[in-house]
Amino acid sequence: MKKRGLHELYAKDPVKADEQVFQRTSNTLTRRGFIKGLKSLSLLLGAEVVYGQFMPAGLIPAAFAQADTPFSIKGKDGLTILNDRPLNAETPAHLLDDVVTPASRFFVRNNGIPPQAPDASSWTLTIEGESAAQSKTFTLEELKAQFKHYTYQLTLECGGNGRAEFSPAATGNQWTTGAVGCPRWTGVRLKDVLKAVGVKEDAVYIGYYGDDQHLSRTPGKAAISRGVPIDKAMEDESLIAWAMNDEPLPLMNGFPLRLVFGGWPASTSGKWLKKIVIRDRVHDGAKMLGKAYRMPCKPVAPGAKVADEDMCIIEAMPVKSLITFPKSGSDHSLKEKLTVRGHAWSGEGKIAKVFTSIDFGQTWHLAQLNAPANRHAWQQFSTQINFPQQGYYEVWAKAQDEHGKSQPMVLPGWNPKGYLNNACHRIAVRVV
Ligand SMILES: Nc1nc2c(c(=O)[nH]1)N[C@H]1C(S)=C(S)[C@@H](COP(=O)(O)O)O[C@H]1N2
Ligand SMILES: [Mo]
Repeated sequence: MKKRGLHELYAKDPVKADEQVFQRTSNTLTRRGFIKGLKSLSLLLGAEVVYGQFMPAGLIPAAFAQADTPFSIKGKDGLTILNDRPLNAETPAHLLDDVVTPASRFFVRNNGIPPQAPDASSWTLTIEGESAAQSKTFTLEELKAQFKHYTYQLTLECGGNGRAEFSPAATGNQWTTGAVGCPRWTGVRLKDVLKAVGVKEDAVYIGYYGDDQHLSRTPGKAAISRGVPIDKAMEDESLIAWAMNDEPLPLMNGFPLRLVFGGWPASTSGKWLKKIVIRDRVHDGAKMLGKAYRMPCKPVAPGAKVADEDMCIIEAMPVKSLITFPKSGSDHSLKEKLTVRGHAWSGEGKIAKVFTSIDFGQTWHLAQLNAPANRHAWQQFSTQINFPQQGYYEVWAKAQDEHGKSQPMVLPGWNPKGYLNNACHRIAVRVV
């Protein structure tokens, strides 16, 4: 049986979860089961349950039971936790209102078990592989000292953002809209480092290895090891980064070193970066093969079975937008105009236009749109809306990129793993 996180267990069926955690069947709980349960609870709570021996058998600790976000992550604020094993948390749309996403609001997507306390002062990064002219190891200090520093605002979005809407449902974290953010990243250019090591003519791909462990804790088994084609690796904005918004990376976002490939599925942006391999073939690390981070090469019917060889690797993320103000479900006075704002982005190029609608898409109005801070940074849109009368409205937003590509109103092509949902974002407003 797949070992699931306590949060996922309790969210689905608290009674059953309780039975499993405490190894209780019907109404009998063995003393041994209870002690084991207490231990796993203490681990998850990050603290010993003092007076645990007096805790009524099978009671869900208040820390888990109360709120809709029963766990908190150090340094994060207001994120919704989707899974605690591995840890995954997304940001509610209205908390992504900042132009530059604060570290405290940047989502977390882990595939395995992060390193406990990585040490920046002894951290090394090794570059090797069939298409590397040599194998070379840099300390973090050497990277900082030997290469020029660059700062870019870069959008990272998980390929599975929006998965929750697919039908038939796709397994995996049920991301709604919050596995995206656009902080400022500082580091060295990946291309400068690759060139210093030497890239052979036959290089086609780079792959990464991080310092996290596979959920099974099997030594040497990577939780994830993905990469990008050499052209993307050589882009000016492709970074080996150590800072988010001028501060060291948060532990859960890859401290002390990570890759950042703006506009591409964030799964390519390896965290806790220890090794980069320059490959003479498409990188074949964990989650590069099979159905992981791949789409059917040709569109398929919902629920269809697709053979692995008919799946193609996801590259740039599609055009998308998010309304970050007001919060969905807000009340607004008929007497005033409503300011609506948010972000729009695309891995394939600049956003050219953003439209909003309050009549379920019958009419669309052009919003104001800002230029991006740099390539692969999201762009801000805003508009003022006058409502004709009191009542329930939905505000819809739709972005269009410079190539004329836009967002679908309904779900885009169904796919086995529920990737690339770039359907228009909608919020509810009650005009009173
Ligand atoms: N080493 C390592 N790198 C990783 C992952 C991981 O689990 N381990 N997850 C990937 C995935 S699937 C995503 S969406 C992004 C998420 O980055 P974040 O947690 O900083 O938001 O990191 C990517 N890099
Ligand atoms: Mo992801």
